[in-house]
Amino acid sequence: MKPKQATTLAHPNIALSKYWGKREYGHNLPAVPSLSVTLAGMTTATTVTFDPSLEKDVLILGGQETSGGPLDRVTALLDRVRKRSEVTEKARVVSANDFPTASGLASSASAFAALALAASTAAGLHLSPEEVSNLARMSSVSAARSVLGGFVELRAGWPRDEKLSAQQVAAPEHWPLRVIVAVVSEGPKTMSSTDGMAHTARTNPFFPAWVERAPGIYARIKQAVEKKDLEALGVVAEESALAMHATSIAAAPALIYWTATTLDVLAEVRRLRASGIRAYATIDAGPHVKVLCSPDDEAEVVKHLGAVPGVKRTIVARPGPGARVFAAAEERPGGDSLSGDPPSVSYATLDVESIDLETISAKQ
Ligand code: 2P0
Repeated sequence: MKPKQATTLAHPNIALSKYWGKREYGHNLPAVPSLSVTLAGMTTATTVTFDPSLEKDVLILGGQETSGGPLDRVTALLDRVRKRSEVTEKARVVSANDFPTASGLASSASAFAALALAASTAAGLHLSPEEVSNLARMSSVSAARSVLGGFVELRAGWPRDEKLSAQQVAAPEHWPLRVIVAVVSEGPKTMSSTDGMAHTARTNPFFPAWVERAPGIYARIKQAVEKKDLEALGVVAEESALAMHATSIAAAPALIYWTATTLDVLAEVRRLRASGIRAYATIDAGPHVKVLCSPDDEAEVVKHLGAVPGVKRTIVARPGPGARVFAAAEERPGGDSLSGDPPSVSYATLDVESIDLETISAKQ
């Protein structure tokens, strides 16, 4: 019998219009709409194997066996998959990123997008991209968006929502925007997004103003993406990011994800604009700054960001594909790719211990 196994790839996404805050009625529903771009250039690879010899789920993250909170979140997703399928076995989950984990580079987005697709595929569930997105969203809201490629939106949740999935606004080819990540620190951040937004909503009396303002920001961002208007997009994306951070800065006690280098990079982005280069910043729940620019300005922006003291390195990313199956133990007609493209590799049973992210990336 073939093992119940699948390996998937997924990318992080950067929210142009930020999600920050959940509805109070549970089900991990966002309080505000968001719109993001899924990024090629940073990759998570995940293999799920349901194995009758296991007594509990096992998580190997970046080569290290991991327990506690991360394993509990993985088990919660696996339990949802087991409930929907005939699979009862515990699973071994092997996952690796080629970028810093839990540091504000949206690793939970690519992690749960890759996991939702790998677990459902390994269990023999033939889910639509919307269903995979909904499954990922229940574990991490931003992960719902990484299931889809290109420019992706997720509306706010409402009380009766049992399902909520992200939708593609435009394919990756729609706009070859560049996102240059200025990596400011390699360590994990001090407070997770989940805890940070809960703390902010609980303690910042201005938080309802953010929830009221965010839909207008989102609508302007969607229009700018549709028109491929970099200046309009950049101005409102900065507004979204800074409004989001203003909510956490005004929480009690204040939650400040930035470092001095974060502010230095913001200043450099303003200097670039003053010199005529269209560059705009966005920041997630961490210290790194992501800079939007056109392909023509990529080299100049990389040079200037890399020269800011405290910037460890830069990563160049561009719109990329959604989560997809790299290999599954089960041969299926028509291919497994959620994007509709045939997979570029033949299905093979991988030795889960030998997964090498660089090899997988090279085969894409
Ligand atoms: C976003 N972030 O829209 C925003 C901007 C961080 C800042 O979505 O609690 O890890 O798992 O749903 O998805 C990060 O939040 O939070 C996030 P949960 P998630 O990308």
